Amino acid sequence: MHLILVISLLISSIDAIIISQVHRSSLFFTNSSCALLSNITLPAGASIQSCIWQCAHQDQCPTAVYYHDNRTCLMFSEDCQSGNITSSGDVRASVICYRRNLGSNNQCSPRGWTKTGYMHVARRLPTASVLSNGKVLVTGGFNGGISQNSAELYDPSTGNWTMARSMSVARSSHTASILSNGTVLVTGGLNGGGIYLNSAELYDQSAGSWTMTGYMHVAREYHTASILSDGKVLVTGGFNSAIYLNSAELYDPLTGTWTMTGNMSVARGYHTASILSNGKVLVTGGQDGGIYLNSAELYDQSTSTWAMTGNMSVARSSHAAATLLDKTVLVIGGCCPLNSAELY
Ligand SMILES: *[C@@H]1O[C@H](CO)[C@@H](O)[C@H](O)[C@H]1NC(C)=O
Ligand SMILES: *[C@@H]1O[C@H](CO)[C@@H](O)[C@H](O)[C@H]1NC(C)=O
Ligand SMILES: *[C@@H]1O[C@H](CO)[C@@H](O)[C@H](O)[C@H]1NC(C)=O
Ligand SMILES: *[C@@H]1O[C@H](CO)[C@@H](O)[C@H](O)[C@H]1NC(C)=O
Ligand SMILES: *[C@@H]1O[C@H](CO)[C@@H](O)[C@H](O)[C@H]1NC(C)=O
Ligand SMILES: *[C@@H]1O[C@H](CO)[C@@H](O)[C@H](O)[C@H]1NC(C)=O
Ligand SMILES: CC(=O)N[C@H]1CO[C@H](CO)[C@@H](O)[C@@H]1O
Ligand SMILES: CC(=O)N[C@H]1CO[C@H](CO)[C@@H](O)[C@@H]1O
Repeated sequence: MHLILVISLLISSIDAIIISQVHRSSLFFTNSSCALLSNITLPAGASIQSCIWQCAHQDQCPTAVYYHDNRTCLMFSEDCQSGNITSSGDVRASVICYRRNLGSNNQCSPRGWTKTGYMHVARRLPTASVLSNGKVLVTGGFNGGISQNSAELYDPSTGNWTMARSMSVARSSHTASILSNGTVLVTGGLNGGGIYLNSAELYDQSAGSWTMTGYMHVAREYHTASILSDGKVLVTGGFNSAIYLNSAELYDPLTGTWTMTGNMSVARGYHTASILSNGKVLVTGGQDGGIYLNSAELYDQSTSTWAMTGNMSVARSSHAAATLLDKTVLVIGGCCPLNSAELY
């Protein structure tokens, strides 16, 4: 009974914890003005989990430091914010931030926005994808009106960006999706000079390399890309040389090829696409030329067809959609500009 209670408490608190592994070049010592709550040497066989457990059950323990080599767990008080703990020396340690963000220099800061490293290239309309190794791949985007082919990787453990290999083609307002094996598929976009792209390329995170894959049938920007339950990628709508598109196509990762699938009833760009719990894809709003759309439609992968579904209460374009944990879709904002939000 007691053991079960302990385990469930630990699990319930786990999402409030951020841990940073600190390498041998860093020793953490307390700023003299930073109150030490307790200094425990954990018994042989203990791990960092025990230190997390101690911190989570100590009143006011936003920050703890765990020294792996001698199992010392130091817990610090509420006032131990960024600037109160600094590093030097040569030991293996981890900083544990409980209900805090990990800021620069491995210090725990109150929840909120923390400035982190700068990208090497300023970008508008790039993509950002979280890789399975935890790094974030950012691709393309406009810089000074010119589409970029460069890509960079963000390392959350250091807050640093490193240049990745460049894409073969410069792109903005393109899409990036993570395939089931971790490869990133980048599709379409605007190359600049009125050149709309139908090309697509794959980023292999282990090799750090790009390879071209099959070309879409239709060049497009401001389209959407969604990973279906069978691993295929559904691309919908978008914009191409003053024409808004009703077409949709499917990428098969096994063959690297694209096939046209059912057309949407309405041509749309600047729309959203979300996967529902039943596997269907919900497409909302967007615009067809100067007409802002309130309509929404559903794609059924088993029949490759679209069906209209209920209209949104207002027309929205350049809005955003987020799938909540209970799989309802939260649609927010949009053109002109709206502060309203609605749920599907
Ligand atoms: C924690 O206790 C150990 C053993 O008494 C001691 O060596 C160490 O200096 C203490 N650390 C701090 C930060 O007080
Ligand atoms: C554990 O190691 C740290 C870092 O070397 C040191 O500051 C601390 O005093 C050690 N704790 C004990 C109990 O020896
Ligand atoms: C403690 O932190 C404050 C604020 O960052 C700093 O001014 C001070 O020099 C630090 N003290 C020590 C002993 O490191
Ligand atoms: C992952 O899938 C892509 C697309 O099918 C393929 O090109 C790539 O070789 C695969 N990578 C691995 C490591 O299997
Ligand atoms: C889909 O729409 C395009 C025009 O956007 C049209 O050329 C094509 O024939 C349509 N396909 C089907 C199956 O209706
Ligand atoms: C949805 O909106 C469209 C365009 O505004 C309208 O033509 C259509 O009748 C609406 N459908 C329903 C069911 O209200
Ligand atoms: C007790 C103490 O010195 N606390 C300081 C911790 O660091 C923050 C800034 O990061 C200061 O505002 C606190 O005064
Ligand atoms: C957030 C950040 O910029 N972290 C580090 C990136 O790398 C340099 C050294 O190349 C460090 O000085 C930064 O602290």
